[in-house]
Amino acid sequence: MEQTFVMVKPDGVAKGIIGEIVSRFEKKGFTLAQGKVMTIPTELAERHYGEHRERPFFGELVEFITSGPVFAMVWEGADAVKNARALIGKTNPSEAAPGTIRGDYALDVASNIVHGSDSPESAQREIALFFGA
Ligand code: RTP
Ligand code: MG
Repeated sequence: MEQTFVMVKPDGVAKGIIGEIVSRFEKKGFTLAQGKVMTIPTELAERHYGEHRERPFFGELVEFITSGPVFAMVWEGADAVKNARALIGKTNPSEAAPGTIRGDYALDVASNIVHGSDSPESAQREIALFFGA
């Protein structure tokens, strides 16, 4: 069974929709393997989003993701990475279809409610970063 890393970002936690997001993954048929509330240290945020280090929005992205508590999770299921991103929707909520999490709960690309790993390799890297020993 594949695993993926999913995180309710600080805007999703502040909005009070952790339960709604968890519920969507449960109803889809995923199994929750791990979950915890945490505030991400800057160094971890910079490693997590390391692929975006040279992008103009990197500073803003790190500031945002460390701005308050997140809910980090590991979900298991068939094609978990791909199926989780389908539930989450496109990066820019303006382009995300209604019925997806970003399509239903976000308007702004900088605060788009939830993160999901973009490949099985990223998932293993991110699970190790957030839940490794
Ligand atoms: P995430 O990693 O957070 O799950 O999002 P994603 O895969 O859908 O998108 P990614 O390309 O990895 O971008 C990471 C986060 O950076 C912010 N972003 N801002 N201002 C911009 O043009 C821009 N582009 C991306 C978003 O918050 C995105 O989730
Ligand atoms: Mg990404």
